[in-house]
Parts: sequence; C-alpha cells; structure tokens
Amino acid sequence: MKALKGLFLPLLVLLTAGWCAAAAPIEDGSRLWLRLDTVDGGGSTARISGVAGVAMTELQTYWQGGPVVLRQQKGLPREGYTIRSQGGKTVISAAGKVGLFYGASHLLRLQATGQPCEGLDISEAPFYDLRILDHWDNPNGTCERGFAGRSIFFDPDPARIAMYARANASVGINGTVLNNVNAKPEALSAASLEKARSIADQLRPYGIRVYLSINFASPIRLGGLKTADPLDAGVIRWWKAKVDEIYRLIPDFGGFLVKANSEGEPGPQDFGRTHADGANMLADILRPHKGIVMWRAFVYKPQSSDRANQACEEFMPLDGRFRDNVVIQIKNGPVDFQPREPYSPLFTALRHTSAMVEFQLTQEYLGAANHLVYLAPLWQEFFSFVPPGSLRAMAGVANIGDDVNWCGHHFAQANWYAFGRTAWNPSLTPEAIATEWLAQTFDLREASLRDPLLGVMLDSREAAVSYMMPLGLHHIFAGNHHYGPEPWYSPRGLRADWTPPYYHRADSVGLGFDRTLKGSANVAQYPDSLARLYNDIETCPENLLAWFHHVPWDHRMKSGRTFWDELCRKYDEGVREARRFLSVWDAMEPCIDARRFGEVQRKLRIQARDAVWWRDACLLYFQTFSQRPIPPDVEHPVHNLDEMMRFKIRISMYENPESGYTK
Ligand code: GCV
Repeated sequence: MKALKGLFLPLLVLLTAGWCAAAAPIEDGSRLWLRLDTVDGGGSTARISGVAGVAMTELQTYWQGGPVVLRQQKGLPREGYTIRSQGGKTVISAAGKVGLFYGASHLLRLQATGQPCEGLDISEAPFYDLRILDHWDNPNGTCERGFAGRSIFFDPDPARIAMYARANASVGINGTVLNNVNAKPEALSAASLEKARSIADQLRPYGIRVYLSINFASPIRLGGLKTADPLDAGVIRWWKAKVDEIYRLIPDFGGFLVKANSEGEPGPQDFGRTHADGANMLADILRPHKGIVMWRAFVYKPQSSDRANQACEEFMPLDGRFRDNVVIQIKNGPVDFQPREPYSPLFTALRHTSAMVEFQLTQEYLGAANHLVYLAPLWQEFFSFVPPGSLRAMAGVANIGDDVNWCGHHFAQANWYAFGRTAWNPSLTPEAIATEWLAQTFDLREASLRDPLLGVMLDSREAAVSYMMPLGLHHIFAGNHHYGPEPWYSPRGLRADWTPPYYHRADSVGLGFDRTLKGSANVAQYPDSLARLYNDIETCPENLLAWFHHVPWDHRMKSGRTFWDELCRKYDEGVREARRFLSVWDAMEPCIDARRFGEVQRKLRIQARDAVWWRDACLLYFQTFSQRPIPPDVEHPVHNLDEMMRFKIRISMYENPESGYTK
C-alpha cells in the first residue's frame, strides 16, 4: 500500500497543485503556526469590543471575520472559555483575561484552519492546570540537548519573547522553567533573578508563570553556608530568604524544579536525608506563596543491577510522604526518553503522591533537529497505559532556541504545538493535532494535498524506532551526544550503564535485557496483568521484546520469521520509510514556499542517509554475535563495520550535518 502511495503521490500532487498558493512567498518559519495576515488598520478596532488586553490586540490584528465581543464572566473555569455566535456577533466569555486569550486563539485557529466561524457554541477548559515547558538553558547561553541555537533567555530580545509568549498561549502552555535542571547555583543570584523578573513581566499578560530549576547545594555554593542539609535551621532560613526575594520580584512565581541526587547533582541524600525531606522543606517555604515543587524521579546509580528499576526503588518507600504542593516529575519511560520505552512503572505504583509526566520535545534521542519525528503518537501510546486523569500535570523539555525557525527543523515546531494542544486536551488525537498544524503552518487544508504529509508525520515516530532500535532495543546511541549508532561503545573504566552493551547484552545466544522475574525482575514493578504479559516471551508485545527479554536469535516471531530475520527487516523498513518521507516531501514542492521546502528537503535527505547508517551499524555489529546471514530480500549494508567503528562522530557533525559523517 505504501509503495503504491509512493508511485501515485507525485502525480496526485501535480494534478492538485493548482490548489496551492501559486509561488508562495518565501518564509523563514519564524512565525511558527501563527501565520495569519494582519488586518489592515481601520475598522478592526471597532469590530472587537469588550475587555481590553492581549486577546483584544490579537483579534484586532488578525481576525478577519465579523464583530467579536470579549466578555468577562464569573463562574467559568479559571482558564476556560466559551465562544458563542449570538445575534450576528461572536461572543467570547471567560473568567479572566487569559481565558479570553485562549478563546481568541481558538477562534483564530478556526479561521486559519478554514473551519466554520459561524454558528459556534464552544465550551473549553484545560485538562491540566499545569502545562509547562522545561528549558534546559544554561547561564552561558547554551542549551543542554538543544539543537536550535542558543537560549532565547540569554540576552532576551523583547520581540522574540513576545512571540514566544503568544505562541505558547495560543496552544495553552501556561508555565516555563527558564533554566536547566542541571542547575548552576547562580540561577538564584540577584542578577539572574532580575533577568527572570523581566521575562516573567513579559510572559504574565499571556498567563505564563515562570519557574526555576535550582541546585540543591545553593545554600553552600551561593550562600556560603557549611551545609545544605534540608533539616538544618540555617539552611531553611537561607531558602526562606531566597524565596521571599524571588516573590518580591515575581509575585506569581510558580515554584522550583529539582533534579537531586541524579547524575552527580547534589541532593538531600548527600546529607543523609531523603527525597521527601528535601522536597518538603522547599514545599513548606513555597506554600504561603502558592508555589510548588516539581521533584524529578530521574535517579539512577551505577551500582544497581537494572537502571530501569531504580526510580521505583527510591520513590516507593516515600509514597504518601510528600507535601501536597510537591509533584513528582517522572520521565515517560523508566530509562531516558528512548525512541520506544514501556511507561515508567512509577506512574502506576505511586498511590498517595502527585505525579506529572515529563516528555522530551527536544530530540536528544531522535535525530536532533535533523530528523522529522512527530512525537504526539509517542505521547498517545504513553497515555494508553497511564490515564491522563491519574496525573496532575504535563511537562515537556523544550526544543526552542534562537534559530530563526525556533526549533531547528520546521517540523519540530509541530512537537511544540502538539505538546500544548495535548496538555490542554489529551484526548485530541495526534492526527487531529497534526491536521491543525499543517493547515496553519503550510496552508495545507485540502485533504488530497495534506494527507500524504499527515501520513508522514503519523508514521515518523515508528519509522525512527525501526531504523534506530526496533523490537525493544534501547540506548545503543553514540556516547555522550546520542546522535548516531554506537552499539559497541564501551570505553574502559566508564560506568556500565553509560554504555550500550549494558542495554543490548548481545551474545551468541541472543539480544536484549532480561527484565523478567528470572532477570532483573523489572516486570514486577508493573500491575499484575502487565507483569504477566511482559514476563512471558510468548505474550510480551514484540515492540518491547528486547526491552524485557534476552531474545534468542532464532526465537520465532508472530510473522513466522526468526528474531534475527525480523530485526533485519525492521531496520530495513525504517530505511525505506525515511526514503519515502523524502519522496512525499519532494512531491510537495509546488505547494511549499521555496525556502522552507529546501530546508526541510535537506533535513529529510540527512534523515534518509542517517537511517542507512543506523541500519548498517546495528546489523553488521549484531551480526558478529548472531552469526546469521542478512536475509536476501533485505537491502544489504553499504558501509563497512570496521570503518564505522573507527569513526568517531563529532558534535559539529550533527550540528552541521552537511559536513558529513564519513571520513
Ligand atoms: C539535563 C539525560 C540527558 C542529560 C539530562 C538528563 C536529565 O541523561 O542526557 O542531558 O540532563 O537526562 O534529564 O536530567
């Protein structure tokens, strides 16, 4: 079917190209999905009446339709809104100005996506109260795992920050953590706080609250104290004074995000205390200001037998011991934002503690800003196991930088957009969100033009899993930067859980990490029905097989093929998909402005090339263990394993990928 689509698509697009805007003007992507033309001055002011504020400005600038009334109305949910067509007018009602902006954005979205703007009777309220972007931005302006340039907060450009605020609020994002979870103590210095105040002032009209990541040892490293023990009176006084200082500057400050006792960051355990001791100390100080603590559960130590077990091991004994203004922020999977992981069992294990999910928008493990990978299907997969209602909030590690197109790849903007829309309403389908985004971002409203690209977006995550690490493989990335494949990476002396062999465990018997009851018993952290399913190699979902099992090379798959043959096919399928994405895009040329078309095309070529590199590296390397031939109907590797193993990817190669990977 896909092959057929590949054949007919270019023809179809050419036939329908007449519907595309002829010779679309050059665009650089800086307007994101907010590309409506501005309304000519006159008249518009009179058409928009009611409550003054950002909603009114937005409508005055972009709304092309009839009169709109903005009305404040008691009794509606705090950030919700209604939109009703009444007597020739459109009435947007909300409890406050932020709700009015959300309503105005929705009306403009209807306009931009070509939907009816009359006969409206809409009532909306956000599913989560907290819809937060976590920036991993450093004080020196770099962004950890950022692939879209430097931090927009380093030397903030007011016009850029205003656009950032509009964009976030247009999809309902209402919080932003300004700095990296690997936080420097100076994040709380007077100068940093003054900068945070200025950003907070610019974001406030759009309903976005500012949060900060903190370094748990700040009382020592910034305050000059001898300890950061959370039960020490002097330490508590120091934090209280610091929190008071913050709230004097930022009265609606949201609270702290904390990475403690993880990957070398300081934490309460350094002083013989627990995560709960640390989190509660901060929570008590923040409470009078209505601030919260987001305490991360991303913890693992080198000595443990299975990294995937550790969050439950550390946090379950503390269940019920956290204050109610503490939320445990848990990555969607138990290891680390891999292309596919099962959900983190901590979500279903915690019973008496608030939890929020942390997704990663920046594509640390998904081809950086070079690969088109639409993430909403990954989030939907997560929500099929962890009901949205069991969580208090949703956070996403931002993929935003000072690149002109904000995210490094035009399609990475879709992940920012989809994050906001999903946090607003997790029951929106990835398809519905992508459809909205394509209409707004590329003016693709005609189904015949849009659908092939929509298909690419929806298939892109599965394709990346296939060409990177199918069938439950995980963390076989190149050391440190996580861009390309290095399943062999294992420098002497490096802790084992920072090397791919720890995760894939390839040997002459098979491939994969035994997490069954006979192995690390990770399956036991899941509810019984899932534990049973995952524990048995015959019932374990095949897309997680090597996650939970050490799978024999000749294990019979549902297709009737051996595991080895299936692995070969999956890798090859990923390569074919990446090539298909490129051909779909190539056929879109008549419909897309030249600059964005060329930029995306270059990235898709890189993606297709990288997919071959992944397939070749992994299959040739695993073949040294399997000792089995690559099936004849699978495209054979074009690279040589020794050369690939000798070759060291340098960061410049994925930041400037056109320099190429080969010697
Ligand atoms: C911010 C992974 C990433 C780190 C990141 C860490 C975390 O280990 O590689 O860059 O640090 O996760 O989420 O804390």
